[in-house]
Amino acid sequence: MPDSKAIFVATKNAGKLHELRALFSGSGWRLETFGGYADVAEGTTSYAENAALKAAALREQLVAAGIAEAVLGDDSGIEVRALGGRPGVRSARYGGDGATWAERRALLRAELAASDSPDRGARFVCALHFISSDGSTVGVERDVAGLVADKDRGTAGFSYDPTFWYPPAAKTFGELSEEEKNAVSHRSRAVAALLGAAHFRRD
Ligand code: ITT
Repeated sequence: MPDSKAIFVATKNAGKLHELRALFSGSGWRLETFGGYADVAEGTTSYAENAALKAAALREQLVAAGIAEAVLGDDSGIEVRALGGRPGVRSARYGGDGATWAERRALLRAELAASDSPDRGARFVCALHFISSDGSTVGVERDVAGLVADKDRGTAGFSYDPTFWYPPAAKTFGELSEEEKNAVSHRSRAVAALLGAAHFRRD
């Protein structure tokens, strides 16, 4: 394989970064982080907009540091149908800043129970926004459907994974191995779409 080229990822989320690195392995790209990456204030409108905001902010910060490389932003979330799609773009902040992930997952189940809806349908969504070193952009968005589990099951993955029941595997994402999650997840589908985009270029 020719020398890999760098993509700097605009994230402070270690779980995301870990998954993205695995999903890009063998693609010819190597994923890097920038120590000085200053998080952006995210909007509440769309994943695509937030992913673009993150990528543009990192690109600006890299240029200021004299680095002209490609960048990638990931904005994602979990949407619960009976809650009108919440927490959605606010998933990372659901339950307040001080809440633990176990508390956020429990709160989500409690809210669903309080809604009295029999519908446990949910989906994970991932938007990716890529900016090449010459400034051209590619945006993709993909999802994966599932259900809110009755309780936390498994400890793999991160954040909402233990409470996201994936019917085809009859397990939560928290019970899947890394490879199993990466074969079906919203993020893996978005990465596949990005890598397959006709105008996604490596040079
Ligand atoms: P960065 O903005 O620094 O990338 P973040 O965690 O704030 O990190 P987002 O604003 O995109 O990222 O929030 C996404 C949230 O959605 C994330 O914190 C999780 O709570 C949830 N999420 C997204 N993908 C997930 C996955 O694969 N498994 C579990 N939870 C996920």
